[in-house]
Amino acid sequence: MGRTLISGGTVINATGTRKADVLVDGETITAILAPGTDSELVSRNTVERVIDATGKYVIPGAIDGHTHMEMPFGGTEASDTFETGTRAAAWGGTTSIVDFVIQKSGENPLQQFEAWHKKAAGNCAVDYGFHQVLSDIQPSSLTAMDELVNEGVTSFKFFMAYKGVFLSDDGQIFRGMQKAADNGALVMMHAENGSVIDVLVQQAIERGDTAPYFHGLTRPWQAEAEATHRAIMLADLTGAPLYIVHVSAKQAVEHIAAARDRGKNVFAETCPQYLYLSLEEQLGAPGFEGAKWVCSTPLRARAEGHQAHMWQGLRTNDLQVVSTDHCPFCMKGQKDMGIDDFSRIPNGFGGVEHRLDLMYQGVVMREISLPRWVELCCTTPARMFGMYGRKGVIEPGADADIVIYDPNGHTSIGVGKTHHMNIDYSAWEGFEIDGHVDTVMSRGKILIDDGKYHGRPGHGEYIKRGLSQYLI
Ligand code: DUC
Ligand code: ZN
Ligand code: ZN
Repeated sequence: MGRTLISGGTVINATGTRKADVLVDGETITAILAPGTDSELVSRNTVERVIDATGKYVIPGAIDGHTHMEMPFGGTEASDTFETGTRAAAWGGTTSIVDFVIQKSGENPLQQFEAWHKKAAGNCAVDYGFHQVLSDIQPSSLTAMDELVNEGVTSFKFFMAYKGVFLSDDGQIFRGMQKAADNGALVMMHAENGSVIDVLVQQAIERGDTAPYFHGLTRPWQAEAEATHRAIMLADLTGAPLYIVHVSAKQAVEHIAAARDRGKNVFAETCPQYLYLSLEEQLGAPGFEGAKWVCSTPLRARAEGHQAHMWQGLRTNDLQVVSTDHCPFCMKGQKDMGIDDFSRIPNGFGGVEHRLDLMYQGVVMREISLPRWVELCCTTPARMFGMYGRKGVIEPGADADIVIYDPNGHTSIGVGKTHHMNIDYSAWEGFEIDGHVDTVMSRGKILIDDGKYHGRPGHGEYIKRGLSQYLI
């Protein structure tokens, strides 16, 4: 790989925008130049390739800090493999993912970490790191946490729901948090009150309320808000930093904001589905259609104002990151396991390809600014998960992970299976975006250009992450 000049574009970092040319040498960004320096470099023959980005945005490759490729869940496995899912990510301008190693109750965390390495190695189109799920936390899990931090797994997800599968009780979570406070890891929390949800689900099924809509009604916002508050209090007792995943309830954001106002290291993400989709429109779709959007936490009632509050939280920094929680299942053979019982519908859907576009639409709608778009999708995930400097920024010394985004382009999502995820439907069917991912570069290699994919399985490398840069 020689030198490439991206000329004529507007470079957008989280700190602001400016017209500049970007010089890439091999896998690295080597210079940000005043616009027009290109002619001089080209005439000296020091640049092999010039990419004209006139009228376009030049942004850091996006980072999706919450994906589940091939995740075993709900009696099946997420339908995107590391190969198909990271290819789809590349199509959408995401050049790094952080996926979750799953350790269920009774499994050995370190063995699971090795197993996930085997699944991902040689298959990924973009770079990848790992968080680790720890379920039913045992003393051996606590020891494993230290070893995993040394391997670049510096964040651990605990669950307050899914009894018998993922759930840890408060004492176990407390011990896990004590360990994180000690070794500097970030605790990620699935904050829903699982015991209450289990009762509500059982009662709904007994009543004959079996349609997908009842998935939403049996996971009420109170269950999310209560667990969020409890997680914040437990973290406070231990001093552990806390990151709440997939926040969808307005009242949960209020607890997070209050903790942050008290100066606590409490962080949170939301996902595009909690900004755009709703209980009424999607989960309440006729027949079994709503199964397409069964995920946890669930889509919330628009009438209650949750979606508007998520946008507000993104503007005010009560929420710091947008991830996808990409966890796709096909309707045929997977989602349809729950045709007679919503509790058997595997939880999750796909979106790794669309996050950057969907969030750009937030810029168009004037919900967020251009630098905030980059901050939410690229820069803060890099800092939060210990990759900043190499990832998440356009500056000399950073990896040449670059997206050229055309604000005058257009993207029609999902229509006629135009997406690249391994799913037999699109949860985002019909969404129209006033922008387009034109060119995607990962460590200097062009993955997407001119509507074509030029990547390969195995280009993506493991990212051995450092500690969260919000804590040091
Ligand atoms: N939580 C996740 O983060 N992903 C999939 C399902 C779930 O409950
Ligand atoms: Zn979760
Ligand atoms: Zn998830």
